[in-house]
Amino acid sequence: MSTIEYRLPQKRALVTPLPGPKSAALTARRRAAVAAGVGSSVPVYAADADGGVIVDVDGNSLIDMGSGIAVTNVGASDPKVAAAVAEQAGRFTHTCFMVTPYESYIQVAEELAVLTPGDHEKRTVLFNSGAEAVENAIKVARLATGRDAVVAFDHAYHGRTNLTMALTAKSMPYKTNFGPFAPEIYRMPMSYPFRDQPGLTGQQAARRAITQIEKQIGAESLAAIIIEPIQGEGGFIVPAEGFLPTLVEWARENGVVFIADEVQSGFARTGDWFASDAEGIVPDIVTMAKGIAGGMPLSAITGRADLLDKVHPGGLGGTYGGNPVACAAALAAIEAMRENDLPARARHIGEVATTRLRALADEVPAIGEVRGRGAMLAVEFVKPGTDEPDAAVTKDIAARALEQGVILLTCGTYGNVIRLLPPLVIGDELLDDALTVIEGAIRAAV
Ligand code: PLZ
Repeated sequence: MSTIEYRLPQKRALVTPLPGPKSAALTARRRAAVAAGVGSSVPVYAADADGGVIVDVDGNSLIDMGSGIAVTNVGASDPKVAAAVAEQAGRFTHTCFMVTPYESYIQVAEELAVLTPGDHEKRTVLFNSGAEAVENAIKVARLATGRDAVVAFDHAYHGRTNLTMALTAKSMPYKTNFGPFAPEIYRMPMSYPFRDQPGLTGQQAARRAITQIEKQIGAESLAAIIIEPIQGEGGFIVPAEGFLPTLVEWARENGVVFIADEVQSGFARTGDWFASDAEGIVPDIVTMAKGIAGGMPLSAITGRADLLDKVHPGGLGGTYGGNPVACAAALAAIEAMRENDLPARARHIGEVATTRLRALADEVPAIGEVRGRGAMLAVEFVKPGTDEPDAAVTKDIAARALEQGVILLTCGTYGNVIRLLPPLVIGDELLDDALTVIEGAIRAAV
């Protein structure tokens, strides 16, 4: 593993209370110009970011435990990514791959064929956002199978466009009053070991979903099953072992396209290139975004050549899909992930953090569960002695962490989960400091 060099001091340092005066002034300006419907987790405005820190406009240096929601796995200003972006922008920012194509799009597709699970022949299409990738994976599955129905799961998150809202489980804030929603989407029970009946195996949880699919839809009407191999927004839910392989096997036997939504879990985050790798499942189509391009907007679907190539020429695309600046960033980010062996870094972060959080869980009855894989980790909070979700305490923990200079995100259907998603290039000292702050915030809040 090569050593990572940082541009900014990797230290937590507060020079004002948070938010500082400049951030507060921006919040006031923002209210008059930006629609209220766009939220921000923290009221602190970024000026600079590198490695594990974000420096705000008031000069405070905060520890980033969110990576802009699992995006800046290689850091927010990786020198290779920055140079590749500048170099490409200096030559051309856009021609449109559908008008005058360019090599870097093909190179990204070649890389994704190697990195995604399975050694079958694959094809790739590039887009801009995770939601757009999901939309297109469903388009391909419907065309290729000639079927309409799509299965998604409890606690799923797949995006904010009309089709992906329909796939997303949680109403508030994602769906409330934004309907009507796309038809032919069916929701099935997820494997959620912490909340399932004790002892329910992954295979049993999968059979529970499959029985409902067979009774309520019928395999012959089902185009696709879409699932996050580790659920993100829904609460960092890791399904019981055997759940995913059983679903994949059933899908294969029944001509149903199995789509792994790896938008949040992909690109070294979980200690493998993709979360699907841990149980060796080979999805028919993988959706990707976030970590793919070091912070530049790019997304992709990569899948079985026979499925993707069924679509008529011109059936898939978009003006900006596979933008050349974003492709240059992706190639540099993938190189940085390989060079710094970020899958190994993610496993290391996971070991350090879970050891400390599990020890804390032994002492703190409000911690229902510590879970996750690699650097996709979560702590679920409950009212002590019950499994009743405690969203208030969770919110309080994030607020207390921020007060101390640690950006900590929450998630979960019940809003009772804190999630740890640091940039994978975060140094050990900074990680230890962040964990100390988080432990303190948990002890103080419960
Ligand atoms: N699929 C698994 O996690 C995006 C959304 C945050 P886009 N998750 C963060 C928010 O409140 O909007 C996500 C995801 C999974 C799809 C998406 C959608 O990706 O790039 O946000 O469209």
